[in-house]
Amino acid sequence: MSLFDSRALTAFRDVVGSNHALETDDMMAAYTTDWTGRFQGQSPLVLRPANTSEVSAIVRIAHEADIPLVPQGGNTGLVGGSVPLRGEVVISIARLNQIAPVDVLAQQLTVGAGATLSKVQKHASNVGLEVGVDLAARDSCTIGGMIATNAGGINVIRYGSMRDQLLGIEAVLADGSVISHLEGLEKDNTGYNLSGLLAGSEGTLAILTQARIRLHPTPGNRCVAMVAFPSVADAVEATAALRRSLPDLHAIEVIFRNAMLLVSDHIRVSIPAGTAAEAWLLLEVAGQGDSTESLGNAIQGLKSPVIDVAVAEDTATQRNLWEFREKITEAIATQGTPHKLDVTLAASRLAQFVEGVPKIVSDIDEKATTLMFGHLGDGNVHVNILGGNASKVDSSIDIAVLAYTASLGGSISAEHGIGTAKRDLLHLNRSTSELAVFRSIKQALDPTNILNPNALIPEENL
Ligand code: FAD
Ligand code: 2HG
Ligand code: ZN
Repeated sequence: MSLFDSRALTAFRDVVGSNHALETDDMMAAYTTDWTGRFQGQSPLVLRPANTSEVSAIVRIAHEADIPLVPQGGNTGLVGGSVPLRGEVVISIARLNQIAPVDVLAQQLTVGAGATLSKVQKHASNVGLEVGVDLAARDSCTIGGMIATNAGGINVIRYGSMRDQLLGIEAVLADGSVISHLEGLEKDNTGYNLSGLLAGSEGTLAILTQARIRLHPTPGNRCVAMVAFPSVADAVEATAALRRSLPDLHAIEVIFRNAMLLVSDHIRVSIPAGTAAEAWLLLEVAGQGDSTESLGNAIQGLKSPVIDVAVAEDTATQRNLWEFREKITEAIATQGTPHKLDVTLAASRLAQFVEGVPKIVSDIDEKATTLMFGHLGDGNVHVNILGGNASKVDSSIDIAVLAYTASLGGSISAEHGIGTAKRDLLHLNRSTSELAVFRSIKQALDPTNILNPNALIPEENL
């Protein structure tokens, strides 16, 4: 039985039609629990609008009846921001998945916020272009969710994160009105950059319905290599050197020992290079020149000690090497419900951080396991904690690791966002004055706090 005005719930159903207003626990299950299984909520209703007008009508009703909404795309977010933890109505944007023809002259695309990344990638690749952001959840995550979280992924060192791909957005504001700026002009200094503001706003300021994104020419020749190092510090040193010597560097990812052992077991393939290593870099070079030669020369020129190297020139072997990196999240999920911490450190602090975290975790819970991997070119480490006594709700390990991150000058959210998981720790990175600005922006755009009210912005007394 919902606490909300039953006339408003009926009005919601009338907007989307009964086939797209889901009400049974069975039908809503995929929308009320997050990808990790750690965040489980409940909702009176999941609404699946077909277009911007239906989104607008829903938000207008919610605004008038004071009903909180949680916008949802592919529900692959990892910080509990996409699920209704306090009984909110879910508004799924997945059906707004239309993709316009690529504007080849401008190298741009207008796309519905519900289109999945892999569909957009395929569409762009038909005309020799690629999307600047790529990540392993590509078959499920949506363009709207990626903008709302300012997703990063594996190519940030080359193209930047999702905010950097944006030329404009269409969005529904908290009173149901629609803003639209989709002309795609590369130079457009006509006041506040609203696309930039909505990128990373995690559904708290508006609901994204369309976006105009930049595309990039698909680089011709690719080479992938896995390089094994005896220590974390050696991998960090090598990362800096490779970034300097390889202008066509497309990705520079890292897998630390525990994560490598687990993923190798999960995919049932032995470690391709240096079984005794502490850290493996996965490198991709993509450009017009001879990528194999430039990558080979750069690895040979490294001053850091290298244990072993595996090189992949053809697409199938490259995919096999990438499996070691891309299957880690799935491998961890087979072991239980992880606590996921996604942090960035300055290059000078990375080795200290990676070596310090396991002790911080084991001091709190000696049975817990720490697994680390990430996007080393950006200083982004994914810390996953499994097992031990850590229950789904106990956050003591999260707090300790994130406080350690902040004490080293790092960010407690590199790319996944704050969601509900980290909002009470936002003060570790953001001053009281900054949080006051956040609240002013929220108050201006969503004065009655109906858009994802429990995500991102800390409660007033924190
Ligand atoms: P959801 O999970 O549905 O929502 C995420 C947030 O955005 C929520 O706060 C939600 O309210 C809001 N939101 C969603 N749609 C809209 C909309 N239309 N308007 C307004 N707000 C909206 N993330 C990375 O950054 N880099 C990675 O490399 C990466 N790899 C991943 C790999 C795996 C296997 C998995 C499971 C996740 C990974 N993620 C990664 C996390 C996740 O995929 C991204 O955060 C992604 O951007 C979320 O998109 P989504 O459509 O699933 O959004
Ligand atoms: C990745 O880079 C994702 O693979 C997921 O951001 C990270 O599972 C995680 O912790
Ligand atoms: Zn990541």
